[in-house]
Amino acid sequence: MISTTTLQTGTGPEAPIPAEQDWLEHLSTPNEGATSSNTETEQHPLGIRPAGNALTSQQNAQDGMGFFGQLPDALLLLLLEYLDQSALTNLGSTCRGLYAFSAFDQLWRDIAINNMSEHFSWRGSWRASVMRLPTPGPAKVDCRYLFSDALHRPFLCSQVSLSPYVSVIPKHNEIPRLKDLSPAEFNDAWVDRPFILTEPVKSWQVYNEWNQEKLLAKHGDTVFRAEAVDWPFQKYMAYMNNTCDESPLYLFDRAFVEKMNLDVGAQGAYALPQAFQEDLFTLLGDQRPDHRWLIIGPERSGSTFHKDPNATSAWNAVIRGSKYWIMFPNSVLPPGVYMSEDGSEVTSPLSIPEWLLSFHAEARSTPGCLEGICQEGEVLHVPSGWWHLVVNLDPAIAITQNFVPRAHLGAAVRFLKHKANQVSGFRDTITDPYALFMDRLRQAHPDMAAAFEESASKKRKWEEVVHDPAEENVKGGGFSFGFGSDIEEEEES
Ligand SMILES: O=C(O)CCC(=O)C(=O)O
Ligand SMILES: [Fe+2]
Repeated sequence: MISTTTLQTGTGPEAPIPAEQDWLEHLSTPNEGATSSNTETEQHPLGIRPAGNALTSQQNAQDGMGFFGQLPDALLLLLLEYLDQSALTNLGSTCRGLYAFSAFDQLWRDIAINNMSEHFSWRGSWRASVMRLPTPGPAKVDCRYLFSDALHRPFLCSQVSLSPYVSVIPKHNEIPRLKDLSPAEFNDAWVDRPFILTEPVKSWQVYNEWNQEKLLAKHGDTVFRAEAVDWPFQKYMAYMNNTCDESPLYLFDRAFVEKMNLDVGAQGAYALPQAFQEDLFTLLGDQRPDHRWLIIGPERSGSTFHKDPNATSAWNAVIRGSKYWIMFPNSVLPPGVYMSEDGSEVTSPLSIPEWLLSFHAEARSTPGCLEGICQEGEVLHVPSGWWHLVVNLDPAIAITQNFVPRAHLGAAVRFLKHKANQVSGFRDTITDPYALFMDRLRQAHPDMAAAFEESASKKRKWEEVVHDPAEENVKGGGFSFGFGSDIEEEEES
């Protein structure tokens, strides 16, 4: 913990001002000297400007920050992450610049989440909620001479309009849209391709009944998981409908069926679309890994680039709202995404808006890119191994489910066998998911199990030379047990 009593501030023209009121000013005065980059969007509530503006300014609030003013702004924020509520507040009362840094809401989000209690109530910002302030915004301190990308960029990202990114999708990038598919049509031609089905969800009970108000009335006290917090739905709804977070907390609950007492099936709350009914992980019964989630989030919430767990495929049905999807086949690493050699670590810019601002244009012109908007009442197919980034264009409610069609059985089994350290979603009591699954497969489908084991033990020199495992998910073609990639098998033997 950093002690604020040893601070040496006030070496510059903006010496620290002891009482906060002395330097509270109204920011309604025109922001002279602002460049076009911050007049195009709404002004930062404290007037903070991007770092480049310092080059033409006679004044700089960092001069008043003493030692702290000499640190790169990103490093300073990193240090501030070690402060608790009172240290951060004290530091913020020393000068304008440090007030701006100390009011950065992501610092308060960490404090709130690390100290979450049932008494926490949402007040429009994390800082206001932790400090129980009557209004969400920071005090009106004039920080127009503070030039900081680390503070300005998240604000810009939280304001950026999504529409230029999700509209005018080039024709050849469009995710195909179909009314519905039979299981045979799916297996024959679509199992490796993203697509949107426009019909099946429209008959679901949840589609015809669910909205925020009804969920609030029935499940206001039901506790759902939203990233690192477990909140009653009413608390999440208060947050979701009044947040400016750059990356809003996303409700993602794997136990919603049980918590909401839903009946899944033709006569129930929702039914699996017929195309996706075959799911070989059902052989695991209640020992299968987590496979279905309720997803709720405000506009701009979403999922950064990832592949779905355990080489499963997925469907994602939009009950309310709409989602923009951008997807790449297994063999194409999306621009701005970096992956460790074994695929266990994926790094990309932290927030979705940050990725959109920096990489969307390049992504759109990258071969293999597919994009589309899944509207209310539609369901999208994510084939095994495909990269995808998803952003909600309106407040959204969705249900997603992961499954293993027979064409991707090989990919899933190989994942369990060779990427044991990346396998996720199984209960801790299941120590060898591969052995468990093969056991079930041998009992239920001895032919499939034998085919896998045979292909695993054979040395296929030809395959070894020509087969690129990265291609396995973009190949079209019919049923092959999905055992195409034997390289990893041979490496192991
Ligand atoms: O709706 C979303 O945010 C996408 C969810 C997703 O990709 C997933 O559950 O794996
Ligand atoms: Fe996903």
